[in-house]
Amino acid sequence: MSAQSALRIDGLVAHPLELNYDALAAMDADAQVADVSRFDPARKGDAVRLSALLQLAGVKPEGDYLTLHASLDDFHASVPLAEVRERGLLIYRLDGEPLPRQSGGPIRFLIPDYAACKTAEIDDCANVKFVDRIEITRGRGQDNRPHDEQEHAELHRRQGPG
Ligand SMILES: Nc1nc2c(c(=O)[nH]1)N[C@H]1C(S)=C(S)[C@@H](COP(=O)(O)O)O[C@H]1N2
Ligand SMILES: [Mo]
Repeated sequence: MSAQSALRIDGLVAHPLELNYDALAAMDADAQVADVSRFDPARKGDAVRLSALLQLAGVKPEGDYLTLHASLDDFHASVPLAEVRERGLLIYRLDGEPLPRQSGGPIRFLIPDYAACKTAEIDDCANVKFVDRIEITRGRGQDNRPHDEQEHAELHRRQGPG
């Protein structure tokens, strides 16, 4: 995937956006979060705050779910907006380069304090890798996170270790 793969933000927003690596890197210092391994030793890289992206896009009042799409592997997760709006992060950079594919790049969602898989709406499964679209919806949007242990095990087998 090229360094300039874009992240689209659309759905119930006033200003749909498309941001590439340069645009993310150029966001204000307030929007930037260096070294996410501080929150989760299993993840690495630098991020921008979801709240900063949503501020640019202007979420419409009726939007109450955030749906993360990864078209690369057709994975989708939809979570209540209020629970992730202030703490959600988009990891986009590692060592001054776009986040590599093996880390879930070029863009990976991270909720710093997620629950164990399948214990809550905000679980590790919602830490979507290869995110290329964030859609604001009214009510739950597309979500194909695994429902049970077997589906989960199968997904992880397809994904390889990690
Ligand atoms: N695009 C995409 N993101 C994904 C997944 C996936 O299959 N595709 N799996 C999810 C699940 S079920 C989990 S538990 C975590 C695993 O992250 P890891 O592979 O970095 O440990 O990624 C989540 N993000
Ligand atoms: Mo998961």
